[in-house]
Amino acid sequence: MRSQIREKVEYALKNYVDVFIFLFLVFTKSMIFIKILAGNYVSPSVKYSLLASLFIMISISLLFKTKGRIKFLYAMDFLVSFVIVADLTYYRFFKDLISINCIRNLGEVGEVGDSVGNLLRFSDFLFLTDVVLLIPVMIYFRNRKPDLAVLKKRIIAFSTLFVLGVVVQFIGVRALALEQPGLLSSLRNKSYIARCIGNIGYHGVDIYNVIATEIRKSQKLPEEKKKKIEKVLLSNKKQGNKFANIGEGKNLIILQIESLQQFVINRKVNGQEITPNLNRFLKKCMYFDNFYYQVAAGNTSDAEFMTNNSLYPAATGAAYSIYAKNDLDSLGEKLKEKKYYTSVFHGNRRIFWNRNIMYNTEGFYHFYSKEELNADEIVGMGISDRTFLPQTLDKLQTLQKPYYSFVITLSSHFPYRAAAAKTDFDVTGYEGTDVGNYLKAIHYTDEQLGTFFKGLEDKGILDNSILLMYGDHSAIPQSDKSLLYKLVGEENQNDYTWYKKYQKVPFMIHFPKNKYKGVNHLYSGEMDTYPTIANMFGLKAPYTMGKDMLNSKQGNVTFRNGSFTDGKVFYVSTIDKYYDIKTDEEIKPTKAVLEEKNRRQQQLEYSDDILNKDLLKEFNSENNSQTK
Ligand code: GP9
Ligand code: MN
Repeated sequence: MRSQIREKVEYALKNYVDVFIFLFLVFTKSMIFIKILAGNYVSPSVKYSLLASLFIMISISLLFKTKGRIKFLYAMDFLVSFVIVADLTYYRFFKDLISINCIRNLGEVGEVGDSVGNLLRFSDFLFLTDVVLLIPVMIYFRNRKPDLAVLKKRIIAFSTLFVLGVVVQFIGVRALALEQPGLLSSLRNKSYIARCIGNIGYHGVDIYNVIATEIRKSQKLPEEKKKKIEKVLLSNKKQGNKFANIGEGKNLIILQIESLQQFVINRKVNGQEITPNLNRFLKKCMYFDNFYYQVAAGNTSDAEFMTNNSLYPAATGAAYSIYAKNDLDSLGEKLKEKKYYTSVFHGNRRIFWNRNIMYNTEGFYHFYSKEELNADEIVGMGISDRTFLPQTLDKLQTLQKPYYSFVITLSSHFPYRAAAAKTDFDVTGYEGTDVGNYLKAIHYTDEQLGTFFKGLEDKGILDNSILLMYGDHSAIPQSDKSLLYKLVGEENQNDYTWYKKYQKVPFMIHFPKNKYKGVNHLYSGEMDTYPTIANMFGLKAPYTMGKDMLNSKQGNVTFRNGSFTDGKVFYVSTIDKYYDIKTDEEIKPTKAVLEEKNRRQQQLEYSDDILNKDLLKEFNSENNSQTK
């Protein structure tokens, strides 16, 4: 028995030595690469995912006879090594890994192309040494006698290893998808993905995403459906004349605040106000207290996308990556037509969320990013709000008027620890938790906002501008629900309450001379910002899917997951239940409500069609030729 096993092992070692060499080399260099990326975290299970990827590659090689198998494995070794070197080079500059979408956009990003030479290190080439050293080994193997394994045996070997690889890979991918929903479709933290499921796994997911999107994009849409979509978009555009053209000639400033949720507004912890400056300033504003974020996997970038386009976020992935080359009908473009100077301010790197490409598509002339601003003080992912907002204020004063400036804060970003460390705000009872750190972080940001508001007032900027402000998305993950409920003293701890009450973000409009201040209870969301601005600034924005919040009587919000409200009924798609907003009781849906649900679903599909089939390109060119 023993000698039989030994024989088998000897046979395997002798005849499949190339497979073992491949496994050893590619596993080792991939692990070294992942450790280089490490930051402060490498998943303990990454080695299993990595082995699974290698098993899949090896399984394919086993379909070939010896020579073909060796050539295939050599090619795979070369490919993985080459991608590691490319990833390392890219990572040095962008602190991120390469994706197919960034390669596609590379032509438009001169900065990378120019600096590849400067970024390469001699040590990177060590990853390629075996590729060179293996050449004589390959030549030696070329002269070996052909493999005796018959096709049937090869197929069995392939299937076994392939299934094993796929199953183990799937387990890793699924665990990550559950831990961070939307991460794999949006690829919003690529190096983290590689540190969890391996470098090969990450690139596999990237390739899968691109293929899935291309298939969606390539499916033809019948002409009648296009006409129908355009008709739906164009119907009911003008909802009223209130506030029409009130902003004409004025500057437009939009302030998107990172992770600002509504529950912190006018709330105290241990007797102190969490956001005293926002609370004070919102008394001078028209404040919408039933406003919801509507983002999907694109998170911050989805909030930006809706605000500037009034189209729904992508069904999977981030619209900012997938549709960056589309023809849009963005707010920036429309204001440009009115001779506005359009720019964005944000203290992170230009490439994050594909902003360097997307801002161009959205009609912004300039992006004041981390690379351009003074980045001496970093909090979390980028420039601290404390130094970012004063820089923004200084720049605003130099801009050609009228201008549209889109300002995006950053410091109060999950997991909140960096900003929390900058304040001694007392969160006794929540210390060291996500909720506690969030309260500190948002208090820190609020303090910086206070200085910013004062600056805007003192410099007279608010006299000639309309300022809109809102939080981009939620701050507290589901897993921290109970602590949030403790903070606010919530008794109804069900899914409905979670969505209806705790997925709101504050939305405020400040008019010159603090006009029109007060609270507006209209149910609305991020999709509605652009149509509201379009009415105020006299813009024609026919291809928007939201509503004008200053003229609509009927509230409504549709969430990307199919949940919706019309201000009376709230449908929670995750549990498929309907609630009466007034009584907070579960209700049986009427026929009209069910029809409404289908209509909302259709709206989401239309939005997907518009983006996947780049329909605005067609609609715009038809419009232009009609007006000529
Ligand atoms: C990054 C910042 C945060 O620049 O906007 O993005 P998020 O992780 O919240 O989507
Ligand atoms: Mn965000």
